[in-house]
Amino acid sequence: MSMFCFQCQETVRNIACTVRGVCGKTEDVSNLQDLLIFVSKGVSYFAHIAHQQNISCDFADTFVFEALFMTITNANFNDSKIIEKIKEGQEIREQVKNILETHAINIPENLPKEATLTSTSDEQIIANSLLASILNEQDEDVRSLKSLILFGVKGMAAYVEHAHNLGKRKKSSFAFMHKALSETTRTDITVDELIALTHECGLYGVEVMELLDNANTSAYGNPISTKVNIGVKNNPAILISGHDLKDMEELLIQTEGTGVDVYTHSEMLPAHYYPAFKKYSHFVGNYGNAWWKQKEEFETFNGPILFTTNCIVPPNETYKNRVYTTGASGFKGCVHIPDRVEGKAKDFSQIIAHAKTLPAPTEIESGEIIGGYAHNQVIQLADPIVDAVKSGAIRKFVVMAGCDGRMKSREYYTEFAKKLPQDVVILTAGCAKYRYNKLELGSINGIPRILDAGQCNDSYSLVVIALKLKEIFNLHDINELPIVYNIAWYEQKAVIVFLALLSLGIKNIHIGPTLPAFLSPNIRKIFVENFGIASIDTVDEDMKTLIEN
Ligand code: SF4
Ligand code: SF3
Repeated sequence: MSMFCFQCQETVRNIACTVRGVCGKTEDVSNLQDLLIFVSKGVSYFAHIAHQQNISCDFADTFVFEALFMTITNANFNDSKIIEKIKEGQEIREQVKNILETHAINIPENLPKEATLTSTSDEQIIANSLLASILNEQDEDVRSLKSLILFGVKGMAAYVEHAHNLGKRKKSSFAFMHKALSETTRTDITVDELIALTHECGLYGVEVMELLDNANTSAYGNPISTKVNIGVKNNPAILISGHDLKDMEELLIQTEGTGVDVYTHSEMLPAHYYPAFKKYSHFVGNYGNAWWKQKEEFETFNGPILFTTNCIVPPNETYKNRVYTTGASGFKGCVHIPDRVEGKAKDFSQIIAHAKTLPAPTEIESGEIIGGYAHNQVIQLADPIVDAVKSGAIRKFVVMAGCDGRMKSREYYTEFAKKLPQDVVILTAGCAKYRYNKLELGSINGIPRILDAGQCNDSYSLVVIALKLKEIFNLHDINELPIVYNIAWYEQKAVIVFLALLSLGIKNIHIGPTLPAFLSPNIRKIFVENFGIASIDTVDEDMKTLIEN
């Protein structure tokens, strides 16, 4: 075995990738990412003490969310960038430790190895990267829970970074992230302690999604119901993918009046729903589908593609020179657009100049899709929705949020959506929607049968909507609502969304297409028995369990 990674849904045989990632991650990158996590835990070990003592260490907070985000599935495949970050992490760890010493804070004598490992050269970093595997944790259940917490915190890191880019930070979220990472360095931690930490992770998941919702809506307004063009125009264009709305804004400003159009891809689609972006006439539509179809769709897009975050599929040579990355994303051989300096915008001039030299996109489909049903828009529609529920015109809502992926078994979600009775409404968020968002499912009393709240982080909106309905119907328990959950997961942001839903007391969530490989049999049993978690079955069986019951 030359690597070990089981963080995403597509892991080999639903056990682990041990030679090369299905995602394309090489063993070197995988092991370096393990070491970056290891070093980040060391930073968090001291930063946790600093937060407990109310000593500020903003730079360590920033380092940890940036480092974790780089290790999310399909975000960063560039070994040199990961090595740079490992070196930075070691320096930051020592700086936090020094700050504690200057404040005369007692530092425990028996430090975990995460807090001491130092590699000075690239060669040493590569050698040490083989020591940082989660497999060093012998107990299967402890390993499982430590992984679950780490992956949840990785998801939080992504959302925290987007909020930070919009000037919003929350100390309590950082304090929790450091605590969680620091706790996972303990060799004496029990399963019960880890389960409690998992629950806490979910609660902070809600907090960071709320923070990001607030950052996005205060900067760009509340999403509104919007029809998005999926055809093309005749101008050269840039395709922007990922989740970062600040990058979206700066790209729109810098492309305005240049003759270059901008299209969204995959998780960037919801940018069209924000009022602030509607004023740009060159912001013309969405091109393509979920992330995993990019190899075909980037060929025909013809213009450059900007990744602001995951999900990158290692590009074909035929279009690799058109792929640009920024922020936490990276791919060796692709141009990386540097971070903002001193409050200035990122410089997108190179990608814009490149776009001007290339032909307009080739049309692959036409028409429109509709979305923009985040909490504010849905709450404005509360009266007709409540009337439709009371009259029986809407029997149930099914939350089908989460991620898409390339496995054939995900055709389940298209079939499930198609077979839903006419009186059931889908609530969605995340790239999972591409499995059914182009189906003609019609509407109920003017309410579309697919209500798309936005990106995976906008699952927060679905929670706000559920809580609002609970209040309107005067219910004691969120599980009494006519809402069922059939969630598709792929990467670690879906893990934090899942933990957030559990922390709110939501039960009987179906997860697919498979349950996470990192849940050991015992831990899986705990989730099944305590929360009614189930994996998907056949469409017909799940229709009976979730809808007909
Ligand atoms: Fe395998 Fe997923 Fe890890 Fe990639 S991220 S190496 S596909 S488990
Ligand atoms: Fe999709 Fe990668 Fe998760 Fe943000 S873009 S939901 S998979």
